Amino acid sequence: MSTTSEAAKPPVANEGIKSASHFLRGSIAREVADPSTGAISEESSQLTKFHGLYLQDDRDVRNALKKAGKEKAFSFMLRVRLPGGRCTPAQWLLLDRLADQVAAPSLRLTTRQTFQFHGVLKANLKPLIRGMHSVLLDSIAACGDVNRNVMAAPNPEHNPLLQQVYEHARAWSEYALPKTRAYHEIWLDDELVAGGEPDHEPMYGATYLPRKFKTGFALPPSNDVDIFSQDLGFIAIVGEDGRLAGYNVTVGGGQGMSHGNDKTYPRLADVLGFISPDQVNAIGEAVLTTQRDFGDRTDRKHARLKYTIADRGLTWFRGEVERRSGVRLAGARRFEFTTIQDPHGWQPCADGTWFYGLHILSGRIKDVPGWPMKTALREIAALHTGDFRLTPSQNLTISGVTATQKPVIEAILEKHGLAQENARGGLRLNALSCVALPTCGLALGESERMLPSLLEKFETVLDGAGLRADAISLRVTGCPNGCARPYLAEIGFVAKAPNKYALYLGASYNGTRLNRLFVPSITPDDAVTLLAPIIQRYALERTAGEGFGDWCDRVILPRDATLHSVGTKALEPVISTALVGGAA
Ligand code: SRM
Ligand code: SF4
Repeated sequence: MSTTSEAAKPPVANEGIKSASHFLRGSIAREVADPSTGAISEESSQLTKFHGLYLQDDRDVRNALKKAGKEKAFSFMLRVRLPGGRCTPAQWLLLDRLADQVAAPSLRLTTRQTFQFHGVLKANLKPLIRGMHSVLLDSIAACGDVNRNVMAAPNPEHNPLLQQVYEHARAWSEYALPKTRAYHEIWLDDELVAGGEPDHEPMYGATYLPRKFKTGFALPPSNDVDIFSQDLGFIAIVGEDGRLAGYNVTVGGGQGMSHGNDKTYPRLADVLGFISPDQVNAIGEAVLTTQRDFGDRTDRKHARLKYTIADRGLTWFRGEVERRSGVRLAGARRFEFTTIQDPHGWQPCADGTWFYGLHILSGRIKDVPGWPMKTALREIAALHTGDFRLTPSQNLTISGVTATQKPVIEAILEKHGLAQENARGGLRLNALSCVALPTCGLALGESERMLPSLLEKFETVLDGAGLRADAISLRVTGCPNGCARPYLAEIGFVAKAPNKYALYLGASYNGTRLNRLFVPSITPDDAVTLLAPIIQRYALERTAGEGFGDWCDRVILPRDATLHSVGTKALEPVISTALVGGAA
């Protein structure tokens, strides 16, 4: 269904590609088998997303290849489906081996708790997917206009309800999976659907959703899954008896926007109401199908659930969800989020086991001289009997460690120098970056590759202000799409062009308030120069327990304007105002 103005506009090309694809088959199989090119067609590359695959090219060599008249250096990115970010040691070992054999020899932990392989040549796609299948992993619906990898609070800590919340997340992930057999046919050579009868998608229909759709499950007081950035969220509510009473449902969060297009914006999700635990799938389906039927299929920049809700209103949306699900939403229950940070180092669990929270900068797992992260984790996986949990902050939790294994794992971390990683300061522990260059086709500037130097510069400033240990969130992305959720960071850098970033300040540390644009375009060096006196003032003037984002929001940020100055000279007045006090 659509509004009158939408009805006048034709559906975007993706809609035609989906409907003509015979439930996500298209000509993928034929094109993947074609050895004359490393690429596939534009139509197929839209469809392979639903199979967890993106066609990319190495942007570092793009221009040189073009000058030489050669084909781009094509390869694929594959994203694993891993609800709640949990994997077994056997799965870890296999993924580690596949990265060496058929992909770039690194694994990338993502901001939605899963693995990405990069640099997979077309001929290696089937071996990779079959290898994953042998340990019961797949990449179905990891990308595309469907319910993506479902996030769930990963860290065992002391909360006995975590397992239940995980199981609800997993069940919803399974429930909302596309039902087409296309993935099995194309990649695992399953029999074609018998007699060629039509495949079907009971929940999605032939054109799936208007756009990607994301779900997260949070367990307060931790907001580690950034629940207000999700299209659909479930916030666990604990009853007076200590049991899981149910969930507050949130809807309409999202981060993506485009520079200079006011019609696109990051949005915090709304709290819709409270449900009991057995109503999760019914409510999820009702939210998803409402978006299926009312989301804007005429403009992909306006197609996310956040715009459907912003345009039609929350009251209308609640009515639609209640009608479809037959569930009457109760008033939202009280909850409080205090942190987004993963616990680091050794932590005891209620069942007598331990877990180790390991910070992994940008989630990149590879061996570099003096820093053999991949080897160390392989050694741990070879003897670990618990599981691994990927966190929404691109970190890793080694979970379910027995008292006997604890010193062995500790020795491996020590031997490879990884144990010190957790002690390098609160900004680093709370830093995220998206992949960006050289693989991301949408990157306008660097992100993962510039984060280490940016952190070092800020750490010098923080040392001077005595704030090295303080938890301050900093997130960088290579474009405004927001893959590292930069608009929920106390300090957000969003690339606009090579070495030019929009600088955002003032989100709350616990992920409940968006930041605001502070400087529209600035180099990282100038940003550090600009923020140094502001950070020093913060150290002196903050009230007890006040976070950097809260302080910036209260003291520094202009109420109704952004700074349009670029370059150190132009920033001098801002810096001196910040030094002496008063709003900049
Ligand atoms: Fe993302 C597109 C990487 C989480 C918003 N994202 C992409 C693509 C696939 C580029 C493309 O379309 O060609 C990037 C691949 C880069 C590469 O080379 O690997 C990409 N997104 C990532 C990851 C790997 C970032 C990371 O460093 O961890 C994350 C993978 C998550 C996963 O495992 O599923 C990732 N992306 C996110 C998030 C964060 C989240 O979901 O919690 C967001 C913001 C939340 C949201 O969706 O609003 C996000 N990605 C986008 C968007 C903008 C969507 C929008 O509504 O405007 C795009 C572009 C698009 O869809 O057109 C995008
Ligand atoms: Fe690519 Fe932009 Fe996402 Fe970074 S934020 S991975 S540059 S799409």
